[in-house]
Amino acid sequence: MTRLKTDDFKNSVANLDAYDSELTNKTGYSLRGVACCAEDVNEVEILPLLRNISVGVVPVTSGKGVIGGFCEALKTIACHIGCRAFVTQTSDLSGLVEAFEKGADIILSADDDRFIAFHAQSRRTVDNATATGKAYAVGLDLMSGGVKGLDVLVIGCGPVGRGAAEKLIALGAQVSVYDIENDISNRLADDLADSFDTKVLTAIKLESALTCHKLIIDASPAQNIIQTRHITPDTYISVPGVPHGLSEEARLKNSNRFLHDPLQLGVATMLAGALTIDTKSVC
Ligand code: PYL
Repeated sequence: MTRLKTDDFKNSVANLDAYDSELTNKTGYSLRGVACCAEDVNEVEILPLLRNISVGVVPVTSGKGVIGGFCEALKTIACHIGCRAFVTQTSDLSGLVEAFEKGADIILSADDDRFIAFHAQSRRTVDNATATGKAYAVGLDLMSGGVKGLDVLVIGCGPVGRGAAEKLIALGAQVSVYDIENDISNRLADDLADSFDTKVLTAIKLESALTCHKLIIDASPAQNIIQTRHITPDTYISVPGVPHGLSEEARLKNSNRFLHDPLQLGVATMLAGALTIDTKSVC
């Protein structure tokens, strides 16, 4: 998992209203709306629950330590989708105790390996990687007008790529998976085929896979793997990976059919997922 740097998210999270209007232009939904679609919950019904939720964000100093502004960014995103949120004054276990003492319903916290939301009452836990993959699959579905019955390429077969592939299969897409390590893509394809009783293809060569797919999830940290020659007027690219894999020219050519952010969609989907609700989807 790529470790974020403050500059990766500082400006984007500081302008969530601008971010929301761009996301709405591309998908028809706001950040909260896409998160609700990703979690198959009804946005109208979840709003009062979100407004009644207190999110405690706990800094973690283990390993490579805290990332400047990271916890504040999580708090900003949580507030933007309607929650009350605070960052604890203390970190690690002390921060966890502080969050509970201050009445947090959901804890958000990340070390170097995991980023988790967990609901204090239901004990429901949501992992950022899975939530992010799910959110970007739904974002591609909404942005492109629907992936049902269409070929979608997932680049990167780690936890984010897996989360995206699972949601794409649920949305009715024909999924092909690619990883620089072919045995990893083969293993994911076999797992998904078994779990969902469906056919999942593996792409051996990225160049040919990019040439014959118009719907792409880039869940890899590789840079400049998607070039202008891969972009057509019908190409839609949804990029949960950090950094994104498009060359600058490709990003400009694909700009209004390109979805990417460093934290927002994953965090909003984690919170929507951590709420134990059973309303039906309207997306
Ligand atoms: C959650 C992000 C998404 C991409 N990479 C993941 C990452 O950077 N993980 C490390 C997060 C460390 C946070 C630090 C703090 O500020 O509490 N422990």
